[in-house]
Amino acid sequence: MGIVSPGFHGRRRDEGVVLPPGQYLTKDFPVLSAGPTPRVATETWEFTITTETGEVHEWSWPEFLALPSETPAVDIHCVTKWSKLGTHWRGVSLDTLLAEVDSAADYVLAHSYDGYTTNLPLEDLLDGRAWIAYESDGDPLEPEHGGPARLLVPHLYFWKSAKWVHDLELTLTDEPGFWEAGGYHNYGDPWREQRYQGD
Ligand SMILES: Nc1nc2c(c(=O)[nH]1)N[C@H]1C(S)=C(S)[C@@H](COP(=O)(O)O)O[C@H]1N2
Ligand SMILES: [Mo]
Repeated sequence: MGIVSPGFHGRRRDEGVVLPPGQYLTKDFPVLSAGPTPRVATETWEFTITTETGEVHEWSWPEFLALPSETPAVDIHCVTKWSKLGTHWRGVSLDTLLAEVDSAADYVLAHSYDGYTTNLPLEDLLDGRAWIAYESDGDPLEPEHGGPARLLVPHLYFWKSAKWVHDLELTLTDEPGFWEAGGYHNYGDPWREQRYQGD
């Protein structure tokens, strides 16, 4: 008999799932923030999308809640190697938010209330792949997890899902965000294990 790795067997077969390379399953929901949790009141909350020509689209909290919402159930993958399957959210699709936005931009720099930024191609926010989420498991999104609202882009490593998101800046050129400027991969596809620059 050959050598059997219990870790490999347990993760891959007992759960009946295949995870992106190097990831393990977790049942709890770890909190990962670069700094302290900003307390953002919904009374003053605003979300904006700014185009490359300077056109500003803005939503207050009541305006945002009045938009049609979706309830995606998605797998999330953190670059620190935990993955969580079938997480439940409510949010507004970026397809909905970008429908009225006229832009020739190819890139997005997301800015958060804590000063965090992350960049991604605009097309990765389209076609039912990204939301501004404001509920998790049926409850208002907790401040630690990015409440009142966070970006949710589950097909990329979770650092791209900016918590406490405040605005999306649409740009013609790609500008690295906080972790991307610090050596993380510019795109961050977990299935291609794009953790760091050069991966
Ligand atoms: N604004 C902001 N968004 C952020 C972060 C952050 O520090 N600030 N951390 C990122 C990282 S590295 C991860 S893994 C996820 C963690 O989300 P969670 O704390 O809800 O698990 O949020 C991402 N979004
Ligand atoms: Mo992360």
